[in-house]
Amino acid sequence: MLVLHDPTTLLHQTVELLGAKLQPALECPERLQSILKSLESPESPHELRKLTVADTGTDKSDRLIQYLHSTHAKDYLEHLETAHKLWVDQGLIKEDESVLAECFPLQASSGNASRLRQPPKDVFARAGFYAFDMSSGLAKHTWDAILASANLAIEATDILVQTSNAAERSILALCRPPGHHCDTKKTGGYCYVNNAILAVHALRSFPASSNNTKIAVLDLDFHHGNGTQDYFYESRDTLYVSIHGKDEYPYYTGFEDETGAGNGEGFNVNLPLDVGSSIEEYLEKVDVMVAKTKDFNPNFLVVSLGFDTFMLDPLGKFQIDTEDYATIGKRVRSAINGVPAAILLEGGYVVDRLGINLLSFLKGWEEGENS
Ligand code: SP5
Ligand code: ZN
Repeated sequence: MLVLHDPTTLLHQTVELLGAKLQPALECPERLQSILKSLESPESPHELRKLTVADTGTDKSDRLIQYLHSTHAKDYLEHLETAHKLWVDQGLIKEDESVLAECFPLQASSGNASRLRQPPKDVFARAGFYAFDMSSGLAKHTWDAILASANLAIEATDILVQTSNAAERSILALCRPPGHHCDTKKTGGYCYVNNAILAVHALRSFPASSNNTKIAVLDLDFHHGNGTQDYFYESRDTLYVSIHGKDEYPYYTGFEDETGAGNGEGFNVNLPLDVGSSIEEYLEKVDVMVAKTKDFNPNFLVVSLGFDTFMLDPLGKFQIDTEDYATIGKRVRSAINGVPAAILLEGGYVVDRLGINLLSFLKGWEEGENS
């Protein structure tokens, strides 16, 4: 498989509040290093292609900014880009420290509804206005990595729509930071810009795409992709299907009765699965996921791929082992064979197993592709 990587994604490194402790974020550069090591090993049959925002040229970097502005709020993007420098300049943090939320907006009640939409003047308070949890710090290189990560997702879709090479019918973008938790104006769950939303947007914006291009987003991360669900909740051209830990983070979304609204009614499918579930139980959900996707008959797939479903994951609670990823990859791909697919990396926190888990998934996916 063609795998896209941008070394700039390695530069983002921050802290999070986890279990009442402030610690280096589990979403760390070593995750990607583990994956790169496996992809660079002589046994890997995959093509690893390095690219950076700068080498894609001015037209493409302008397009990246334009896509970001059509999917995320302008003031939010400005905050992501400038907050770290502002805090350093004001002497609030040192250069190697992170901006982190501390106070979140209250729920709307009579009288304060319009104020809740205005960013507060206080610098510390602003960090909370643009976040929904404390796991998405802004460090020195975070913005550069956000751009690099988003760009990989867009570049993957570009190749998919332009290629006639069957070997490029599936492309993996090594996105970091991940994207599926953030919405258009709030960071959360290590996410800043929603790469899956951008990939869908890019696929639709391609000149040859028709207005009714159908895109299915399959979310295989252990956590529900609340940001992605929210964005497409009223859309019937984008199907969102997710398998995730029941009653787990992000806690307030991912329920079965969230089926879409308005025109999008029936085009959002949540498949929560009990914590402690085995691979057999997981595969039953995969079968539902692929059946719904086949009924939808998409022109493209966007896969949010997380490895926090792994049995040893500190944030995941399923009983899934390395070889099971080949089964999952094959099960999904053999059922929805031939539909061009952009696969985007989301979570997965057992650093030293990420590379082999990914190789296992890709092996199964490619077997499914050719079956
Ligand atoms: C992209 C992705 O996988 N993001 C997931 C972020 C989840 N972060 C919060 C997990 C909350 C777990 N609380 C455990 C507390 C004591 N260990
Ligand atoms: Zn996750």
